[in-house]
Amino acid sequence: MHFERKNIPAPQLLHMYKSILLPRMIEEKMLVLLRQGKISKWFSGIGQEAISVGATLAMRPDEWIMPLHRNLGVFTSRQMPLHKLFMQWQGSKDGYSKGRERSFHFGSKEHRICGMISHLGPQLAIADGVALAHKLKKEDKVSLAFTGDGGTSEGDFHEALNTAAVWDLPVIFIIENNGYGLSTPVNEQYRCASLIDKARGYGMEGVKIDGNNIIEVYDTVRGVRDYCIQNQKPYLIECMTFRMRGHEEASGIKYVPKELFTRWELDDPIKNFELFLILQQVITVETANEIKEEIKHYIEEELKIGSGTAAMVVDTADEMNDVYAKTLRPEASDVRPETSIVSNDLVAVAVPGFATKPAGRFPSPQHSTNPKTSAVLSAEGHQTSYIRHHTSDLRYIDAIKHALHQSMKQHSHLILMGQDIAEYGGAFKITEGFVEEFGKERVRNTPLCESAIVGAALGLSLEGYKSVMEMQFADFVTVGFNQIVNNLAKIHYRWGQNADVVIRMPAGGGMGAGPFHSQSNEAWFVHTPGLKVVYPSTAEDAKGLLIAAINDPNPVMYFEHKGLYRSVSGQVSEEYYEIEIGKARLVQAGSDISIITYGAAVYWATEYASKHPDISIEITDLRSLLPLDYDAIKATVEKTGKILLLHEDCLTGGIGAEISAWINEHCFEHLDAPVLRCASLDTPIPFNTELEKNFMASARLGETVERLLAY
Ligand SMILES: Cc1ncc(C[n+]2csc(CCOP(=O)(O)OP(=O)(O)O)c2C)c(N)n1
Repeated sequence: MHFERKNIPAPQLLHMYKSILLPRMIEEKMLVLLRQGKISKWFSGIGQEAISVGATLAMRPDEWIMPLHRNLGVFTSRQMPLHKLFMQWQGSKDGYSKGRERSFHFGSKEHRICGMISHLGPQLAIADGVALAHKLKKEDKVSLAFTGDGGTSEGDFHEALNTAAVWDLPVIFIIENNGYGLSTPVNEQYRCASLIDKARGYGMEGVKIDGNNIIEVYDTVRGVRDYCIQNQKPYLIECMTFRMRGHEEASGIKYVPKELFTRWELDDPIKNFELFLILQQVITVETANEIKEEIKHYIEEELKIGSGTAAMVVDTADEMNDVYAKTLRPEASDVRPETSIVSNDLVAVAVPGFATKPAGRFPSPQHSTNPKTSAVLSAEGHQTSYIRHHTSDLRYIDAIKHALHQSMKQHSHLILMGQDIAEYGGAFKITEGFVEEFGKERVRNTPLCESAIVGAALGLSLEGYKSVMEMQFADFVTVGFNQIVNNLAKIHYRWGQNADVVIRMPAGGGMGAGPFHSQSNEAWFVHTPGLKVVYPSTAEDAKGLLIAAINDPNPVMYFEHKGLYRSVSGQVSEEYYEIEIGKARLVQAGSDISIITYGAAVYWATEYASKHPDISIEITDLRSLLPLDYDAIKATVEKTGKILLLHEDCLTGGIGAEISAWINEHCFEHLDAPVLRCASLDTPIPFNTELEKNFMASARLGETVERLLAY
């Protein structure tokens, strides 16, 4: 192996030497502990340390790195306290993830390290988001993400590199090509001669280097970092290396020909570097041994601290509390008695000044007009004053636009992203005019890649930005699903980082749009702790809930029914106001039966009620599906004892099933009849309008009400 000194001064070379020795020696110790059963799992980076260490040393300490499972050298080179790392690896409460995550699946904002999820590829797009933040802030900074050769086959690799190229983002992508993805050799992974060939396809530069040569890695990453900052472009580096142990310690190495180990042993990144430093007279054999003794002592001492932690004391409340980042809310005591925050309203005449307009398929509910006051929020989400509403008549779609517009003014660090949302104004024209007012930097057309954009939104959040991503249709969320349910949703519980992201979901059917432009897929997300899910049915709620979602530091899935966009409208306050997430709305009071519903189905219920004045029907609009307003559910059960759960989503596994189970468990003594569900058919959504009408829950609403009344 050939080293060039590149004018690096001796003290720095010495620092490099200590930095590369540390992860190797820690690993050797870990392998002993593994055999003793003191840690449960270990992914070895032995043989690959020059990449993690060289790259980390080439970055500024305040630049984000997205490491993977073989990058111990990133964590140690960022000087994370070793005893705390030990605690992490032992699953201790005092580790970086409070015992909730595996060895390297954690991050630390303090050290600018973003924790991986098992799926590997999602790390790459997060780096895009961080780099976008740097670009927007005009900072001279880059982000750096790792992938293995196996990971380059994931769609995430393609989406992240393409987006970085199209958006001119200063990201360094490093491939650690160690020849195998678990047991799969690279000739079963890709067909290009070299992975670096892919760079050209994305329109970015790339270079292939010896990943076992720490000076080459360090020098390359340093130069590439300068390039990325100066040219505001991404760069791909392929580091050739070899994994000297199995995929993980339990998996063995049978599938790797023995001669490969013999050949790569000669290229050991530490032994060769050590020899080079001795030849350069930076160290002697004696000093090398002294350094190793020092490190050994350090490891033993840190291990003593790390091993001395108390046994895990399980605290369910603590587990639940950490799922969500705390939301800043006005204190209840701040609320003057004669006024109420819009969000806390749960009275029969809850919606102020609601205009009843002739409205296509979705007639507006009848509400009394009740002018009222509500809380006005400051930039930080604090309530500052109460004012009488100035309202205007807005359609549901305009209310969404209002909320977005006011939020863009309110939060200078709010970024909108989505396909065709800039000049074109979005598929539904909700962001029409925004690019002219807020500029292309904040109103961003995205390439056709949902996964990378959700990942980029998370990266923006790491750097303190808020973002709203528009799914063109809620149906397309499937291709961004992993980032939403595994990264956004779990990150706060896993290592305390919040994901300040709203995903707008134009959902629902009734327009004859067929199986892939009509779905109600909210239940997929309600089943995912860490997300919030809201689904307004009125213009007033659409505005207030979207503002609340944007102010909320957690990931919020904001469902907006396409059928309501232009068919319902109401008096909407011109103020910047929130509807509190997690609060239902009593649409109308009644005493015979209760219909609990949300979204467009609210209008099915109100229409049915208005046509059957002889039945006293209480209707509750859930507005939020996660968290659910159990107080409101309980209140209506106690009042009528006969509950009908109505939703546009399919029957099986829908929200109705969950609420039914909850009522059964908590309100059984108040029931006068079994809880009935009225939902859409358990089929895909058909295109033909007659078939679709039959599919919809509304087709069976009347008969379900009659069944309920018969008890
Ligand atoms: C989406 C996904 N599929 C499969 C796996 C299982 N898995 C974990 S690591 C790995 C191989 C990764 O290979 P590579 O990217 O080359 O990285 P290396 O482990 O060699 O460093 C596989 C298949 C996974 N973690 N995630």
